[in-house]
Formats: sequence, structure tokens, C-alpha cells
Amino acid sequence: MTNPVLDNHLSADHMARALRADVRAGLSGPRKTLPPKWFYDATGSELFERITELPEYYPTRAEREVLLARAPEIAAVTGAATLVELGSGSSEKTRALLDALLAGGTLKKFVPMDVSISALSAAARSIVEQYPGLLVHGVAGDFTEHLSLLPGDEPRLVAFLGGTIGNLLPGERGKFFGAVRELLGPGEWLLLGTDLVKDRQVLVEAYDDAQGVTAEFNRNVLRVVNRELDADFEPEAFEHVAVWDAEQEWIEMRLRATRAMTVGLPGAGVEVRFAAGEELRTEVSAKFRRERVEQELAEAGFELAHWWTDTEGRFAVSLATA
Ligand code: AVJ
Repeated sequence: MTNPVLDNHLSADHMARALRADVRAGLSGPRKTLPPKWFYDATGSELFERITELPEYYPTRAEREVLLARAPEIAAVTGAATLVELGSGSSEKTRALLDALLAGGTLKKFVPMDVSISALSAAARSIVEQYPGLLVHGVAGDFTEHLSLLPGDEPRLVAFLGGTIGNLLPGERGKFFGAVRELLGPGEWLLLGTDLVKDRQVLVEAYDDAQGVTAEFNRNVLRVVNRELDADFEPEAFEHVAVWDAEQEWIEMRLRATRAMTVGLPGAGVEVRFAAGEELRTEVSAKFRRERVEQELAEAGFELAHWWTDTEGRFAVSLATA
């Protein structure tokens, strides 16, 4: 059997430097933050897979419903020769797209990209096994940095699913859409998954499940920092917090220090003090309305061709053309 090709743009050294820079920038000011991409070591990726199966976490199921219903239409409209999947994770939902694009006879290559090397190589291997004849070229990289390095013939369909776009702050989102638009020519496509604004309680419970899996996922970022920067965070001394910011229309995940403490991060050359009750923001997960998606895409030079939601109207998949 052929093995998938894997490019790695995330050298251990690159990762360590990037994390060090993020830690220095995010933990030194008065409002502490860490970017959510650091959740996803092998343990974090597994915890996220468990989240997608929780009764409270509807986005994965809602998006899957849309993709299963619309994949044949997506294949017919795009006629894609290359499917690029950004932030692919386990590539589980992608199978609906692969099936439809292969049935349509246009697809030659699948290019999954993810920051989690473990999730990427497992996904690439299982896709190669399941789809003999399909070229699989995985790219370990950061979709905010390594977009220009994506291989594949035109026309390309770039899928950015799961609602991961919500992890970017509004300014970062604009930059990201601009970079994808730059990559694509006329007749090429962006498929975007966005979680939608809804009842506050439904949103908060999706990020604060009864079993505490999301809490463990959240605390995992401290374990990653401990390992990579030789730090001495005590994950158990932090409480998981999920709040809905109605003004920004995003969920924030935070870790709240249960007591005052000083944390050493020798690998970053810093020491960080937490007051009792002080919070560290670990993730923003923005929720959208159609007008906002359409407008932000238009500002980047995309035209929205299709907007599909699940039957309950919880999650949207947009198909836009360059
Ligand atoms: C993988 C970014 C789409 O924001 O819903 C799940 C990550 N965080 N539970 C999301 C996540 C907490 C997830 N994304």
C-alpha cells in the first residue's frame, strides 16, 4: 500500500519558539491569554475527539448533517481536483466530501493540514487505506502561517470546517480570509463551517459539559506548557470557566486560579504570578450570523454562492468562490 506524503513545517524548534513567544506575550500583561492552538498535542486531540461525541457538543453533529446532505451538490458545483482541508484533525467529516468528489470523478488529491502531527498522520494513513488511488499529501502546519505552501492542482476546494474560524479574533479572521483568497484563483472555492449565534444556555453547556471532558481539554494546555517549557503549572489548581460574551458574540474559555500562586516557566525565561481568582483566557470561539459571514467573505474578495444549515439552524456551511 502507498503511504501518504507528509510535509512538516512545524519543526520541534519552530514549535518551541512559537510557544515561547506566545507565552511571553500572553502571560506577561495584566489580561492573561494563550492561543487555542496549543491545546492540540496527542492528548488534547484525543480529548477534542471525545468532546465531539458529548451530548452537549452539537456543532460536529450539526455540521455532519449538512455535509452529508450537501456533499453531492458541493462536488457538482466545484468539480474540485484537489480538496484541501485546513485544521483537518481526524478528517472524519471529510469522508462525505471525498466520497462525493470521487463519485463525481474530478478529485485527484487530498491535502489535509493540521497543527497536530499525531492527528494528521493518523488521519492521512486511514484516508489512504480507505481510498486507494487517491493521492494524500498531508501538511503539518499552522494555517495562519503556511497557506502558501499547499500543494495540488486546480480547481481547488479549501475546506475550513468545524467552526475553527471562530478561534480567530475579528482582525485575524480578516487576514486569514485575505490569505486564502490570495491563494485561490477564479473558479476555486472555499467551504467554511461556522457555528451560529443561539440561546446562551445551549452555547455555554456545549463548552462546559457535565462529564468535565471540556474542562480536562482546557487544563491540557497547561500540561503542554509544562512539558514544552519545563513549567510548573498545577493544572488541578485551575478551574474551567466557559462564558458567553453577548456583545462580541463569542464563547470564552478560561482557566481560573483557585488560589494565589507563582508559576515558573524556565523554558520561556519568565515567572508568572496569579492572584486568587485570576483568569487566563485560553480560547475564543466566535458564533456567527449569515450577514457577518457574507460581509467578511465579501471584504476578502469572496462571493457567497451557497449557505446551508442543519435542520435546527444551529450550524452553517458556506460555499464561496474566489
Ligand atoms: C475545534 C475550535 C471548533 O471552538 O468549538 C471545543 C474547540 N473548544 N470545545 C470549538 C473546542 C472547546 C472547537 N473548535
